[in-house]
Amino acid sequence: MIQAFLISPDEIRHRFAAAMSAMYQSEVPQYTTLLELVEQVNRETLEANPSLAERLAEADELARLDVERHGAIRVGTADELGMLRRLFAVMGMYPVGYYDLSEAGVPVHSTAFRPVDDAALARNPFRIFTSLLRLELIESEALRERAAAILAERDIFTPGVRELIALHEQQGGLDDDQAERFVVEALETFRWHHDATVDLATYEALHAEHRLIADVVCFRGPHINHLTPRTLDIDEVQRRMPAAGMNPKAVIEGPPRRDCPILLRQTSFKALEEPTRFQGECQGTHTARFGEIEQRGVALTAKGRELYDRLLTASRERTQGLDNAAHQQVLAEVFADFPDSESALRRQGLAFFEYRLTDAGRAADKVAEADLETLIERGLVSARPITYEDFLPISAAGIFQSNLGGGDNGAYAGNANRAAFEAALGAPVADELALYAERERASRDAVLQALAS
Ligand code: OOG
Ligand code: NI
Repeated sequence: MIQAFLISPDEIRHRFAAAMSAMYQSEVPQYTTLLELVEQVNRETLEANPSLAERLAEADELARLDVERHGAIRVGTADELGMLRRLFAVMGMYPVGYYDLSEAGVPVHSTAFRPVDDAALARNPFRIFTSLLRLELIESEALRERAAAILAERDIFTPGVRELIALHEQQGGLDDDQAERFVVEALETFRWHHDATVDLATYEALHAEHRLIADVVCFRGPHINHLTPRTLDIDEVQRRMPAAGMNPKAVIEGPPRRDCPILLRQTSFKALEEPTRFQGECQGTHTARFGEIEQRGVALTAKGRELYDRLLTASRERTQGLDNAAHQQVLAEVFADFPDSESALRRQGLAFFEYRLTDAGRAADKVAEADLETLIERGLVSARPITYEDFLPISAAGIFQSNLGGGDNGAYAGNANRAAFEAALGAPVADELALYAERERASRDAVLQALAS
């Protein structure tokens, strides 16, 4: 029985994302500065581009333009990851995608906990990119054991959140009051701690292996390490960051600026050096937290993704060491080979679209035609790009590296292990391409069926 007093997981996620944003703004004032800059650029972009404003208003996007799109954490053990899966399920966030970052010299693998269905994404798309440290990739056995022993000592969840998660599983949801308490308790897991759980020597030993290991192992919890609002003009925000007192990462990750945006473009201000107290009354610093922005485009099919990966690889030989302006210039040249109109993306099967009846389509008598492109030409059906809701491993690696230092560390490479990740998670991760394909297929079937009857 579905109990009437239970509130929607989407509502809990919405409240949680708002609470997380408030907490992060109070913890990292520079993040507030980033939000202000994004808001200003978004406003100017809309003013200069009334048709964009109209489209966003039609799609009901204007009101929630300012809500954060994602954040990220890094955890240390299988138990922590497994419990997080149950915590995120309370908010309708499920693991989608497997990302192997070992390839890029970062000893983690990751998934994104995110809403999956259309209505949930439309309500609030908030996701958490979640990485699991891979101690097995550390070469020194002594260091590996030391790190594991430290991690075994901590519990990153409050007793209250554990109870509420169990209650959610029993009842099939939470009521309003329980949801309020859940948000307060869950937030504790993501809070920053000024004091490390280890002495400076231990921190430095772990840090010397990889900064990320020190970040995961030496604190009481997996502090949220960034939040990410949506910008309507990422190039402009990147340009204006220095004047607003922020130190942007060297280049914007992902594809270049295009008429038909694809996948995901991201950049950030670089992680801040923050005062940290170590055991034994020793003062030092730790660098982990930053602010990021994103701009999303259409989700690509396997064929489109292959082309993207191929062009990105080709561009990388030419972009080494370039500043952002030159980097974007090279990308634009190389990506001239990626069709840049909606109809070409559709006809060549490079991107996913959602089909709908137009007013004429709704008014039409029985139509036997089953070819969508013909129906679009006849004005009976419209196609809307499906937004990419996931992440890009090479971009994620670029974000990790700009904040954690270090370049490629060949020692970790070639170590994808999805089975081990899913075993730690306690569930399989969903295949993102299958999700987009299913949405496209369902919309196509619905349109054809409506026209045929
Ligand atoms: C996660 C970096 C990846 C993104 O947007 O690709 C990421 C991290 O630094 O923990 O957030
Ligand atoms: Ni991110």
